[in-house]
Amino acid sequence: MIDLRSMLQLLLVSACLCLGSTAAADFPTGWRMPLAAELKRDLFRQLANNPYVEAYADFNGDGVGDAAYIVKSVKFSGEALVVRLSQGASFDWQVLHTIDWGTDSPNIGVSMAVEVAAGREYATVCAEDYRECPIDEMDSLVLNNPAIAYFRFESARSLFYWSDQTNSFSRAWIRE
Ligand SMILES: [Ca+2]
Repeated sequence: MIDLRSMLQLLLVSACLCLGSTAAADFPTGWRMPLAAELKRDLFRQLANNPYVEAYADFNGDGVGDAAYIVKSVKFSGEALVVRLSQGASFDWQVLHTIDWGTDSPNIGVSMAVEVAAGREYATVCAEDYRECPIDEMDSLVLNNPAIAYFRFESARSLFYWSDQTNSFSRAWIRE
């Protein structure tokens, strides 16, 4: 007789295996999905019961769904935020941010997290302290599309949001 907890664990493992096998095949060369063992090192992911390594929304507002992932490098000790972005009828991979821990730190798990930021307006850190603020950044950010929230738990949170003017992602640090 299988109890509820075992059943939930089984479903979770199945979901992770499915996710890993389907997504990994599509990743750009040099990147892979984080392993379950790498994600387990972070208490916040366990407590939230969420690996925070994928986010799905239409980030560039063209009516086609996109996907953002936290991925691990297969070439160096590091990780990245990558996005599979719709471009007309096809998709492009973009590497939005990379962390390289160096050869002295070969066993780092996964430091960053990702989720969809679906809000319409966010106050940036510029509203709180202009000294932390790039000269061309605004006090508030009004978004037309969902953004990619990229963060480390209990630390600063930034958004990658699509700009129709530059036809690319911009980054802003926001207040919690
Ligand atoms: Ca899209």
